[in-house]
Amino acid sequence: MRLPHVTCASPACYNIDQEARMDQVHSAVSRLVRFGIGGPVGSGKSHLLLRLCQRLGGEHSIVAITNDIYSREDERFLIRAGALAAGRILGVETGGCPHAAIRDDISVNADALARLQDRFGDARVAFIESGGDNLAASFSPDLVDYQIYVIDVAQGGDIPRKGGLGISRSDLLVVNKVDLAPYVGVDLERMADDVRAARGDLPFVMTNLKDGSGVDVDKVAAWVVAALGAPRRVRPAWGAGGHHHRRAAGSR
Ligand SMILES: Nc1nc2c(ncn2[C@@H]2O[C@H](COP(=O)(O)OP(=O)(O)O)[C@@H](O)[C@H]2O)c(=O)[nH]1
Ligand SMILES: [Mg+2]
Repeated sequence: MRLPHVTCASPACYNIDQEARMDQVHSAVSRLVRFGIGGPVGSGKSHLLLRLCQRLGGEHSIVAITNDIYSREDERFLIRAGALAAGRILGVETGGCPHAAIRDDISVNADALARLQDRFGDARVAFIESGGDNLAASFSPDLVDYQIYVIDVAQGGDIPRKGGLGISRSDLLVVNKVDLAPYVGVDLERMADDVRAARGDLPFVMTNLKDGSGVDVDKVAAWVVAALGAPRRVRPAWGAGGHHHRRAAGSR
């Protein structure tokens, strides 16, 4: 199914049109629990997706979307690695700032989700890998139910102190490439303390996703399974308008 595009006659109608589009998105993909995977370029997002599919693909019907700016390289990587059957992975080329396609105008991702849901009626889990960012990206709550953010040790031990929504507010933070800590002079204990200071009680896991066989990766998979079993969240309202409240209470 292709979502009809809603055109905007004037700036004043933006919210109404956006509302209509979001309602289409919600009804098209309401059976999927959607996990956004964000983080800087090269931190290990695609490897996280691969490891989650390897661990959970046998028991759960999964579909995945990758966002690349100029290519569909991540889609190719995941298909080559056998993460999921080829039809279950859809690469989208955002052609611009990767933040926009997951946060501001999510239609290209919503469209891909709707197509995957159409192809695989039994699909229950969707992973959406963002294009790489610079610590500033976050997913629209209309696109995903949960946000996982991936940073890596080789970017510097101070990265948790640099903040940003992904580090401080994501539902799960993955600190990847712990195997590289000795080579880049990073003290993992100190880094973990900084993560705790930035996130309070929100969970994080330190991983080696390249190896991918460790209990750390099991922990991430267990967190995803727990999220699947949790009651659906009430979607946060976009504004104070009455229609927002109606939808939050009734449609999901
Ligand atoms: N040493 C090491 N390399 C990793 C790890 N995870 C990913 N990589 C490598 O880091 C590079 C980027 O990984 P990728 O998953 O493509 O990152 P993405 O750009 O965030 O999707 C690849 O060359 C991976 O092999 C890890 O835990 N340890
Ligand atoms: Mg990637």
